[in-house]
Amino acid sequence: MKKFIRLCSAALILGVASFSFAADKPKAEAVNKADFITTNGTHFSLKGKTYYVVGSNMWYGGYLGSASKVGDRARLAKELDNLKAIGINNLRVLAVSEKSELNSAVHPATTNGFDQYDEELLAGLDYLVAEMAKRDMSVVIYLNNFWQWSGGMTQYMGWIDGKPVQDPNVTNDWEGFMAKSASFYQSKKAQTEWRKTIKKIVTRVNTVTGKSYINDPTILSWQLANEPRAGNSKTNDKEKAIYVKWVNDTAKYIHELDANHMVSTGSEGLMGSNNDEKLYTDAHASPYINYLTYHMWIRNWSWFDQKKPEETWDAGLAKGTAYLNVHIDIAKKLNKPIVLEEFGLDRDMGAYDVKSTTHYRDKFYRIVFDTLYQRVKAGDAISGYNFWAWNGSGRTSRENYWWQTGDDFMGDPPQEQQGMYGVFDSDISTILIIKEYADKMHALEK
Ligand code: IFL
Repeated sequence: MKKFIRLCSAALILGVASFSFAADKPKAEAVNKADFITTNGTHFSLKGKTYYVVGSNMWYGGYLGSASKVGDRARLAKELDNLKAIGINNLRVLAVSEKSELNSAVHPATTNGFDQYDEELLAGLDYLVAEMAKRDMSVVIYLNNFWQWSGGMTQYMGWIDGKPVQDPNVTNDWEGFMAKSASFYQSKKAQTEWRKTIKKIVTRVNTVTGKSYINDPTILSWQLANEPRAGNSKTNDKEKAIYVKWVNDTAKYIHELDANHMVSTGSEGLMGSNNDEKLYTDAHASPYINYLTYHMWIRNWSWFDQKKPEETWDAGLAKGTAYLNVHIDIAKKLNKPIVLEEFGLDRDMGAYDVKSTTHYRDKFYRIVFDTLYQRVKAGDAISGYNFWAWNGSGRTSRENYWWQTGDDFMGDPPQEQQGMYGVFDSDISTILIIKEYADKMHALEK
C-alpha cells in the first residue's frame, strides 16, 4: 500500500495520475499534461509553442502495423520514415473497420459483428501509434465511417437489420445510401453498440508500449467518424437536430472516458452539411468539439472536370479557394482552430497509373498549401492540413485498378480506383511541393 501511495504521489507531481488495472494490479502511468496537444484560442499549442498539423491521410496505418498476414511492419517503417523526411508530423487514420459483404469494403475487418473483434488486427493500431511516437508524429484516429469502404455506419445498420448490406450501395444509389448511413444516429441499438467499441479503443492499453491510449500524447484527437453527414440532400430540420445532438453527446462521452485528448468531428465542412452554415456551426459549437474540420474536393463536387482541365481549372479553383477561406472565417467566429484534413486531385486526365503525370495535381497542391500558409502567417484560425492520401510504396497490378483482398493497401480506399488520389513515393514533383510547404509551416512554429 505504501508503495502504491508513493507511486500516486510521484505521478501527481508530474501532472496527472491515472491507473490501469490489468491483471488486478494498479499500474501508475506518469502523465504530464504539457505533453498533450491542446487548443489555445484559434490555435493548437504544444509545450508553449504553436503546433501546426502538417499531415497526410493513411487510413490503413493500423493494417500495416498488424503482425497478422495482412500487416507489413517493414513497409510501415519505410512509409513513416519517408513521411517524416518530407516534414509530415501527423497522420489521420482509421481505428476500426466493420466486416462487410461488399467488395468495395476492406477485408479483413477489425470487427466481425457486435463484440467480435480481431485482436491481432486491432493490435496493429497499437504498433502504428508506437512507431509514430518514436518519430515524434501525432495521430488523429477516427472511430467510424459514413462511407462503406470500411463497413462503417451502414454496416452497423446491416447487423441490426440482420441483412447483408448490398443496397443501397454508394455507387448506385447515392441518396439512398446517405439516408441509410444517417439512420445510424437515430438507432439506439447502433449507438449502444458503437459506444462499446469507442470505449474499447479509447480506454485501450497499447500492447506494444504498455501505455494507456488515454495517457498517450501521440494522439492529437479522437474523431467521431470519417465524413459524417446529417443525411442526404433532403435532410430536414429534425434530422439536422438529431445529427447535432449525436455530435455533442458522443464527443461528451469520449471526453468522459478520456480527459486528456481533444475530440473532433471529421466533417467535410459546408459540402457535407447540406451547404447549411448553421448546421456546420451548430455541430462544431459543441463545447465537447475542440476544433473544426473540413475537406475540399473540387472534382468530387464537379467544380473541376479532370477530362477538361484547361476549360474548368479557373472556375474550379476559384470555388476551391473560396471554400478554403470561408471555413477559416467560420472557425474564427467560434474561436476554435480548424484543420483542412482532406483534399486531393486526380492525376492528369483522371489516370490511375503510377507512371502518369500529375501536372494539375501539383498546381493544385501548391495553391492549397499556399492559400493556407498565407492565412497561417496572418495568424488566422487555420491550424494545418492533411493531404489525401499517402500511397507510398503501395502498387496495384490490377488492370481495372480495383482493390482485391490481399492487394497492397493504398491511401485510395477499396471504394475507389487504386491510384486515383493517392501520392506514390515515385511522385517526386508532388513530394517536393509537400516538403517545401512542410518546411515553411514548421518555420512558423514558435
Ligand atoms: O476516398 C474518399 C474518402 O472516403 C473520403 N473523402 C474523399 C475521398 C476521395 O474521394 O473521406
